[in-house]
Amino acid sequence: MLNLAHIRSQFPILTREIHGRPLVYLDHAASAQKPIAVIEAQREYLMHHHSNVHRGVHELSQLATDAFEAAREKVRTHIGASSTEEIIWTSGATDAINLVAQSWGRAEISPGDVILITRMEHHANIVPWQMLAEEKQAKLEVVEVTDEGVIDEADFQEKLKKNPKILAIIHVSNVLGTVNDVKRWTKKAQQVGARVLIDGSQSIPHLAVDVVDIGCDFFVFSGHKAYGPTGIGVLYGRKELLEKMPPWRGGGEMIDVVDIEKGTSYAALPHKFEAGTPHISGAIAMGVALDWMNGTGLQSIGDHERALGAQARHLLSDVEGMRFIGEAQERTGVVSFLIDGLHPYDVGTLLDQMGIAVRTGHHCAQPLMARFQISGTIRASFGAYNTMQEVDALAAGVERASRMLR
Ligand code: C6P
Repeated sequence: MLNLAHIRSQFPILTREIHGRPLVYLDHAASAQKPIAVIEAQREYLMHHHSNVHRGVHELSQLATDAFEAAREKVRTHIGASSTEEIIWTSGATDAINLVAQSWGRAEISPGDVILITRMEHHANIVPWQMLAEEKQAKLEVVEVTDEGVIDEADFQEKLKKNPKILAIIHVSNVLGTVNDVKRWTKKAQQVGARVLIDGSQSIPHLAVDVVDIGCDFFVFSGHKAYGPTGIGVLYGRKELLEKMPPWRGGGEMIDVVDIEKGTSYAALPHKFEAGTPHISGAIAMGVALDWMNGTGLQSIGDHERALGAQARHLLSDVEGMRFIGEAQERTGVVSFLIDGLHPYDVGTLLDQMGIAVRTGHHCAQPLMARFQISGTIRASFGAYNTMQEVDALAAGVERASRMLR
């Protein structure tokens, strides 16, 4: 059980008001609020320890480098990777997927090759592959999603017969909350020779992840959805693959020797993929965010959010014309819904006037919206700090908004 009063006291933003009403923040899936430990870690670093990393022999540079590399080690242990050489800092999940598409993809994808994604991907796990497919005259194939919002097993088997070179798949849907059995899909895809990239943006904040147990080749996520800062994220890649992949961005930090005449040789992993000055304070604070999640208890966080989601669905189902999108057995707490005859934006705007922050729209998953023949949903998503009282406020707010709009 989470101690909610204690947890909430660690999130300064939760005491503020919006339009004169107490903030009810139900948009964790877009970005998590930050505990004091994370805010302070960045402040402390910038106040007392800031310098560039891997650059100088002076004391501050050493301190900054040690803290930066210690954060990498925290990420490694958190996701069960074998070595810090397999942990690349990126600016976020989007950046990490683009890195794989541009480095691995440009080297490995040839005309006619198949790249396999699913209908429930976020645009971040669609567009980089579309761009690659266009450049390489490869084919983008899509595994369909059932009415319940789960991956269509039969279609998946069919698409595997096309021998894809890579499967890029979302771990937890940001719209449906569906938790995909990525270990099983990884095994099946690898049996036909595919590499597997998992978009863990919505799993890392809610579930324990072990990349070795899953067996995937790449795993990506952003720090800001997991209580960390914006502008920092991670690419995990199996060392054997990363070693063969060419660098993507060139510049300082990622080189061994630069010679105008003879050309440039590159740094060893993980630095080969980290051109330029990184987001040092972000990486350090992200390490602290992982500590915070582990200290709070990932299992308890996940259980709490699922209970909030279940209660939200229970209360919201009393609202006339309610339709939920996403009925998978295995789900996180996120709740996506529509109300017959009402536009999600109108409902979202009225909720905002009541101090309730939800996300409305296509959630950067337009192909999934097209699958359900809708333009968007209203989405409530939860974090460790949300309460049952906030769920009550949501249900009452939606009821009121729908009465006002009818
Ligand atoms: N989803 C949401 O409200 P970045 O922007 O790189 O930090 O994360 C992109 C991303 C990738 N994959 C998934 C599954 C995601 O949910 C997101 C971000 C937010 O659902 C903003 S669109």
